Amino acid sequence: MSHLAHTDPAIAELIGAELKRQQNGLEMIPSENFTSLAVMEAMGSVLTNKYSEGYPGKRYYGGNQIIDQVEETCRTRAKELFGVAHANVQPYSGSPANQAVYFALLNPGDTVLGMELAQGGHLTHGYKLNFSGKYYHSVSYGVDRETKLLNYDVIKEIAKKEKPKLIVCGATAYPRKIDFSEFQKIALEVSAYLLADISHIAGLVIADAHQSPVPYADVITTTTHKTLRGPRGAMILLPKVEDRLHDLYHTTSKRNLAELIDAAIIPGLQGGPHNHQTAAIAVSLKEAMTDEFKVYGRQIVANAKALAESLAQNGLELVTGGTDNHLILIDLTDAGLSGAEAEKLLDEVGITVNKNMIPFDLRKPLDPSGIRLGTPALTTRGFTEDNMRVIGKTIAEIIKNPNDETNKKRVRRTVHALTQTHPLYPEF
Ligand code: DSN
Repeated sequence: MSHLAHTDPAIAELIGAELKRQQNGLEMIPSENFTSLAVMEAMGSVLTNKYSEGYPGKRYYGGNQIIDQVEETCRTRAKELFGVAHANVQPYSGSPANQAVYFALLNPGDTVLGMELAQGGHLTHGYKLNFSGKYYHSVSYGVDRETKLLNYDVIKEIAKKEKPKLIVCGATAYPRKIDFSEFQKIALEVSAYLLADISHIAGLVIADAHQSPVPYADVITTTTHKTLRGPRGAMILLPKVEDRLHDLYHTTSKRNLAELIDAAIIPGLQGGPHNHQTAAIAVSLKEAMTDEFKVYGRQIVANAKALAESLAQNGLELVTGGTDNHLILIDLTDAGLSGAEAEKLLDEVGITVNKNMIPFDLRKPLDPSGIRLGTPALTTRGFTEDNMRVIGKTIAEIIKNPNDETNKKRVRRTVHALTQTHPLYPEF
């Protein structure tokens, strides 16, 4: 990055420092990953220079012959990879993607049923301080108090009582599989649209390591930078273009679902698409079409299971007792320290996780009772089950001995050895 170093040494130095942090630490935040250099080259390309409001073949700016091909390539790959009828690849990120779905299908004040943030949902699934809770009538479901699992009978009862126009399924801190077919049954029974937000598990869906929502949901949103391992960004996918609830909810509009979604992105919410981002998403989708990616997606889950087993064997309590996907939620209630303390402690030894609410948490979001960790990024570095067992034991030792400086030194050496044997971006 010689030009950057010359023009802005301060920022160049910070980027260099962040590269070192990523290379020398164990990145275990389940929503983070490491893109390929090919993705980053597309992201840092001249495509950032171009305005292209509109869609391929229908732009408000000249000079878009090449950009049209970039976006069309990305859309075509998204449709092929997920097996859907329509893809909008312009959302700037996950929250704008969900916002666009609400904008397309709902009117202000309409009822939305989503998973409560504090129980594993997302801000945009109806949190009271988010647009989704302020402009819409938001009602929520959570997990069962005993099992900490989704209880579809209870969700159905809530849906029958509240009669939502949109049901949102998908989570950011739920370590088990989501049954989209059960959600579909509920949505059909109450005449609601079903939005599946698969941001966390998109890569697992591609790898057949999680049920696909395609046969069940009306609309699917996903970010592109988590298990899918692309650049930051998002997509809205439609299994079918026809709007099955058109007659019920859109009597004055003749537009199908694809037209409603596309119009919600522009002119509804966004201006010019980020073409460098679209190109980088296209590259990551090409990577996700390979057999190697399928192996990768399954290894994420195998690694998470090995890590969960090790954490539990070494005395830590896991919400639901383990995991079926890429993430694990540790309940620290009996460990004698808070989520914020555990996050800081692990940071000190080069292990990055994030503090997180656990279901029915009595503590507050900035200092909750849990930490959330996952395996997508380490799996990209080539870590396997044996490494996970070592890491699980190491994390447990740190949490159980927060003041043991000798142990911390030893763990730093373990982290160093693991990162050296699994190099990240060795080209730099
Ligand atoms: N911020 C993301 C996560 O970490 O799960 C969700 O958008």
